Formats: sequence, structure tokens, C-alpha cells
Amino acid sequence: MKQLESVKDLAIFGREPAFEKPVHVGKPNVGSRQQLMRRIEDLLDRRWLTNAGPYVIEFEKRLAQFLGVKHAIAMCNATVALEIAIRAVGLKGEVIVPSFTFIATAHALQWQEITPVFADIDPVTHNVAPEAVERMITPRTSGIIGVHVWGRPCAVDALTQIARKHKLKLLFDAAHAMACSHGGKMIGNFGDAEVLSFHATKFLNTFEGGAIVTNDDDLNAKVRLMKNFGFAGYDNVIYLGTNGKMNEVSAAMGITGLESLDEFVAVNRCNYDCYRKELAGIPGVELMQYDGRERGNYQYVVAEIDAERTGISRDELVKVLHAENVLARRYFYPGCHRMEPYRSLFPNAGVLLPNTERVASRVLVLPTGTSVGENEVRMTSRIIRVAAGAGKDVKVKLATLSS
Ligand code: T4K
Repeated sequence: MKQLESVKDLAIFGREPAFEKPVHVGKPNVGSRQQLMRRIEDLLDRRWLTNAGPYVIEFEKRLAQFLGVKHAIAMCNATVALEIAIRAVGLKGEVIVPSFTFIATAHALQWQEITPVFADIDPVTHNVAPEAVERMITPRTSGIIGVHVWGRPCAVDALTQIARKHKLKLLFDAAHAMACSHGGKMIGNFGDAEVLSFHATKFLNTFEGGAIVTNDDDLNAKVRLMKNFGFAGYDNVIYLGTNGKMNEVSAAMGITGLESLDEFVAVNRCNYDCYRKELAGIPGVELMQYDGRERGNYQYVVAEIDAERTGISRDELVKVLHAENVLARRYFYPGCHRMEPYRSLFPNAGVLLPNTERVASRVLVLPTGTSVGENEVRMTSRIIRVAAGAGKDVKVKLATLSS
């Protein structure tokens, strides 16, 4: 392991980087290779590769069982799943969403010419603030999409009440929240429907994939039609649909991953606890907390950097980490409202989003997952401690490097 005693040992001062190869946020969790390969051989032998094959059916069944939800509909990715869920529940006009989310949440609406109206977040939970949501309701509002950012449940109960009171549809973007609970109940059981992502970087992955989960029988039937072009049988299309199907290789990966969920959580939890210990007491570096009373997947290790106390900004710290080959990320910088087409459509949106802007400028997502171990966590933490402890020197050095 690289010796890192003082600021001069950092790679930005010309020393060798801490890691030869990049250490990523979001390196995929992979379950038993043997089981996966056996399943892939099996599906090749069967020559049934997609279109509601046996593995997709099994994956949906196991997923629904795991979440304690009536229906799980596997999809090609969470963005298409969101688009389908939005259409299936009949959203139109305006829909209230946080801006502090991955761009897909907003795009899934705008793609269908529905206006995403951005509501501000709670600065502590990073999730959309119910009072901000209520303030944004207009006669054109048809629904709310809450996002369980970092897998921490958003204000599910308050949002449910607001939706009931104003007769609005309620969806949850649960892309981060596979295997997480709220009030002891698994995420997946709330609102009209919830959408999970199984993208490669997610806690459970199917290479690319997603699912709509719901307890509503009618919605289930509608979504199943919609994700398969509206086919109700051979030669019989009874609805407007698209292609949202999951393929068999993805489902095989999903089933295999489901069998290793406990192991994934254990590794993530261990990394998180190690970061907690290693980052403790650094002024201006605050690690996000998980509620120990709920189930969590610990897939995101999120630090907030207070530039006034560390002497360097989050962005400067990112440069220091990248020079060491630690590819920490600035999710969800700069916020959807500062990306196109929203930046042009709503140039002044930021005025109503002060917490979003502040959090987006401070958040740093650190590497974890099953390909990250104690060495990477301890070294990453050490780099942060050394850099934050000598903020002024780092700032000056970075300025000379960029001039
Ligand atoms: N809603 C929310 C709240 C979401 O966060 C997302 C996706 C969605 C909806 C939409 O879900 P999907 O339609 O994708 O199912 C990544 C993911 O691509 C994206 O799925 C995810 N959120 C978002 C938070 O992160 P990028 O632009 O950061 O991806 P990229 O390619 O930079 O990868 C991230 C890191 O992971 C890199 O450091 C490299 C590493 N990586 C990535 C892949 C794909 C690997 O090590 N191996 C890999 O195979 O968006």
C-alpha cells in the first residue's frame, strides 16, 4: 500500500497514484459464476432467449416473493419501465419530481411530453421534501414521482397522504432501493407502483434491466400488455405498446444475483462500517447515515464535503481522488434542472431548489461493492483525510496544475 503520511505524498504532487488500476463506484456485484454459466448453457440448449421465457418467469416470481408484492414485471431497463409505468397510470400535464435524481426520472416524463416540475429536497435525507411537493401542485398536476435516493426511503407516508388529498397518482423511482425497507415493509409495496433498476451498477444487476412492481391487478395486466407491444395473443394487439421485455440472459443473471443478496449486503455493510471508522473526525467530511432499524443494501457510500471546513471544495477533492485512480463520483451533479432540456425550459428553476443546489455541490459518492475491500476503503479514506487536512496546499497545487 502506498505510504501516505503528508500532503506531498499525494499523486497531484507527482507521487505515484495509490492504485494502479481505477477503483470504481458501481463495479458490478456478480453472484455465483458457476450457477450463471449453468443457466446460460441451459437457455442456449433450450434456444429460448427472450419473450417471457422460463427464466424471466422465474425471476419475476422470485422477485415478487422476496419483496412481498403481488406483481413483478421484469423489463429491459428502469428508464423504459418508468416510461411504461407513467403511461399506464395515466400521468399527463405536470408531474412533481425531485431534481436531485438521475436524469432518467425526468426524461421518462419529458419523453412523453409530460412536464417534470422539480421540487426541492430535504437537506438531510436528500429525498424530495413533502412540503415542497405540495407547494408545486397546480391544476395541471396529475401525479408525483418520489425517488428513494441512495436506497433510503423517501417520505412515503407524507407523499401518500398528499397524493390522496389532491387525487394524484403516486409512483416511486426505486432504482436504488432493491432490498430496502420502509416501516418494516419492503420498498416495492408503495404508491400505485414502484420501479426498480437492475443496471450493471445497481445493488442487484441483470446487466441491463428493471422491473415495475405493484399490488394492483389491473395495472399489472396493463403493464404486461404495454411492455409487449400490446399483444394479447398471436395476431391480436389490443393496446398501444412498446418493447420493454427483459431477455433470458438478464433474467438468469437476476436469479443468480438474488441467491447472493445476503452476501452483497454483508460486503457493502462491511465497507460502509470501515469508511465510517476511517473517516471519523475529519472536519468538514460527513458520511451519510443509514437507518439501522430498516433493511438497507448499503450500495452507496455518500460523503458530504463542507468546503468552508476542509479548505477544499468537493470538486477539488474529486480531482485529488481521480489522480490517485479512485474514481469517486458527483451524483447527481448538477441536478436535473441544470441539464438539458430542463435548463433551457426552466432557466430559473434553481431559485426554488436551494437545498438541491447545495447538496449537489457537496456530495461525493465513494467506491464500494463486492469488488472493493478494506484496502481500497482505508486508502481512499486516508487520501481524503490527508487532502482535507491540508486544504490550502491542495488548492494552491491544483491551481498551478490547471494554469
Ligand atoms: N432512476 C434513478 C434514480 C437512477 O439512478 C437510474 C440509473 C435510473 C432511474 C435509470 O435506470 P436504468 O435505465 O439505467 O436501469 C450510472 C448508471 O448507468 C445508471 O443506471 C444509474 N442510475 C446511475 C446512478 O449511474 P453513469 O452515467 O454514472 O454510468 P457510468 O457508465 O459512468 O458507470 C458508473 C461507474 O460504474 C463507472 O465508474 C464505471 C463503473 N462500471 C460501470 C459499468 C456499466 C463498471 O465498473 N462496470 C460496468 O459494467 O450512470
